[in-house]
Amino acid sequence: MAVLLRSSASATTAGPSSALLATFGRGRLLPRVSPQRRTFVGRASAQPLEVCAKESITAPGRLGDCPFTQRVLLTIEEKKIPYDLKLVDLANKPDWLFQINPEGKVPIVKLEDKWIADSDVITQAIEEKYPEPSLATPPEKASIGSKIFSTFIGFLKSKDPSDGTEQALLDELASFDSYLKDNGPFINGETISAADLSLGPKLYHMEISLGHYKNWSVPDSLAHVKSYMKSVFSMDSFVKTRALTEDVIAGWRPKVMG
Ligand SMILES: N[C@@H](CCC(=O)N[C@@H](CS)C(=O)NCC(=O)O)C(=O)O
Repeated sequence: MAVLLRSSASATTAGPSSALLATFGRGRLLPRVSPQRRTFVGRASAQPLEVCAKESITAPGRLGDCPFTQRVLLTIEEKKIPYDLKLVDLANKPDWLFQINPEGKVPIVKLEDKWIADSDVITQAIEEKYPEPSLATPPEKASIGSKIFSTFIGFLKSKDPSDGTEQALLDELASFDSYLKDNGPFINGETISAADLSLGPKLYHMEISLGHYKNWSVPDSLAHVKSYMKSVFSMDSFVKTRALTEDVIAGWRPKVMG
């Protein structure tokens, strides 16, 4: 069968519990929008956005562990834009994926009849098309915390405890902690903005994977970072779009083993 449509399994854990999820198999040229689709809250007149996302590898039919996709979904959720989720098995990419994004990557979103790839481009385009509520981060704050993800990956991949990768991550987190102390609780102050929606999923992956593979956690001395993570991770939109812990662990395994 070319197209499988599934309701999500559970409302209690990660994933878009109220969405009708679609998994597209090989052989179909373009994803078809389900006539039975259910949409998310708000903007009654708007056509739901189509969002291609990674499918779970541990629980097929559920949202997978892509922090870039979660960033896009958080943006859409915070703006209360209706959307349909189309899950893609990245281990067995369908042909249509390469037609709408030659790189074969997700997230991809259809905006004004055009498929757009890359979370930077997508979130910017959504901000322009749906300016309210504004999630714009002032340019001078947009790169706050942006080195945390690469330093986390460096430490995760490291096999030598004395190679400085842990310290590099701690330095980035300490710098973010001191920024939050003076400017927080979020990157743009009192309100959540695009930079938080980009960083939050990456910190979530950091917490789960370093906890699992290195028995490591953010030190208590970095209290502002800890409280930032707690606040972001407990947002309704975050809980609704976060990956399963098992998927995050499985997703990073090749990097750890490689
Ligand atoms: N720069 C891209 C990165 C997207 C990306 O790397 N997506 C991963 C899943 S998290 C993917 O589709 N990987 C499939 C592949 O590399 O073949 C963005 O921000 O959207």
